[in-house]
Amino acid sequence: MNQHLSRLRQAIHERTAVVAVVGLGYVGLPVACEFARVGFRVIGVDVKQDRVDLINQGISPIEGNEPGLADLLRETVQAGRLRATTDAFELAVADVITVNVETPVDEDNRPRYAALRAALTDIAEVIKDGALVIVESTIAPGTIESLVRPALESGSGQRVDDDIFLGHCPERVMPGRLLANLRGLSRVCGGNTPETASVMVDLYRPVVQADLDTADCQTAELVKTAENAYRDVNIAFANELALVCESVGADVLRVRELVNKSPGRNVLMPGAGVGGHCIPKDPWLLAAGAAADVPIRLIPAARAVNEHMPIHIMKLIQQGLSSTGQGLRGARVAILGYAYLENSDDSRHSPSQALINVLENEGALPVVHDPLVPGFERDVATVVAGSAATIAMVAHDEYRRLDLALLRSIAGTPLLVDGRHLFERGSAEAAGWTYVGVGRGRALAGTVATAGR
Ligand code: SAJ
Repeated sequence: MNQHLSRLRQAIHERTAVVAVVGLGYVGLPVACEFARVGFRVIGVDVKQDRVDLINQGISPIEGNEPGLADLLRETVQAGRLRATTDAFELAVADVITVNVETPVDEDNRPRYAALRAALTDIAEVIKDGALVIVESTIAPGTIESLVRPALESGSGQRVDDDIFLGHCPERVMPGRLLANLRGLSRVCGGNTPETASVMVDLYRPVVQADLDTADCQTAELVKTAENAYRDVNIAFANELALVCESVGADVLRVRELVNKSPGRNVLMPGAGVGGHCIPKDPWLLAAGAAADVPIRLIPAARAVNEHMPIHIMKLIQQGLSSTGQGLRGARVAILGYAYLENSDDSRHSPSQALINVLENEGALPVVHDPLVPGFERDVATVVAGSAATIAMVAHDEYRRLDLALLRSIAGTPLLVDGRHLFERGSAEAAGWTYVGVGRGRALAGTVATAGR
């Protein structure tokens, strides 16, 4: 094994290796805390001074309920094992540098690597001999070879695999489960060489209580982008099935339930759209990694289906209002839920925002409620009062406990459009609502016919 890597492996085992984390967002910060928890000295680098200041006071800048994170941050900062800075020159002492910066796609769905490039420039300027750089951000297949490696080598004058080392270890965190996922989910340690991959396993072993699978960098890039593209395509199938069922008056939940009794089927839940920081963008990163002559058809089609769902919700509202002689223009529309995911305060790429945009384009007056998103946690009755339609966009647990009869009594028009199968038609109609559910025609509820003996 390369001498540098041997020394690094030893320093990792002794916890004398200094770990730097570049990018202290909802991924980088828990990563920094975890490496500090298991005994490494950690330097966190971020461009936002206010974020750095909060962290150095032991205060988590991440909103929302992240079990264990605030306490762990305070403990590791107080123990002197984690310190944040905006000064990238402090990377000069790091033996391991993880890169956890945003890797969004632009309006043309092409990868936007400005933050990644800036981080690599900072690292290349000061990186010390023998250091290992691990990109944890999600990147298009081929990015390590085409962008990361050249940036490090040209910026530092050092050679990857000789003087410095390079890997890709994508994360699998999820809002609300940052620490749990970091510790409990398997990870792919993609090394530029097998030796590098094996040293990465040594690094992550104290944190990850699940498989650490070694691979090359390109495989690691493909795994992460594929696992999220896979989810997007599967959600799109559920959504398209819902449109088919709706068009013929069938109930997609009943169809889905019976389909999923067939071995090897697992139709996901149709809904009001697909939000979040991962699923809407990672399919485009996978597509961007393909060779130019590969016909990429399924990924864009699935994205189109999922991005259409907020528009479909608007059409359901339009149809519901037209049956009472009303139109969207000037109509007050109560939107229940702004987060992208049930019981989360994370509203990135929220389908509710997409719905608000199309409603406003039609002259409607959307009013938003969300118990978990700051600014929208007002009283739900004041949002529903006088509304021409009430839209369930997020399956927050709180909404399952709503008094539909009470809300019916204050609503302007009792039109309830259910984008997340929050309510049963029967109970909604019994409370006086006109109920419209995504994919839910009026087919009779089936009965379970057990096989005759
Ligand atoms: N959604 C549906 N129908 C479904 C599932 C989800 O419409 O059947 C919608 C959700 O409402 C949400 C969006 O899709 O708007 C994304 O939901 P998600 O459950 O995929 O949650 P995410 O975005 O946090 O996805 C993350 C991903 N994990 C990582 O990127 C590490 C994803 O790969 C995981 O499958 C998912 O968490 C999970 O369930 O753990």
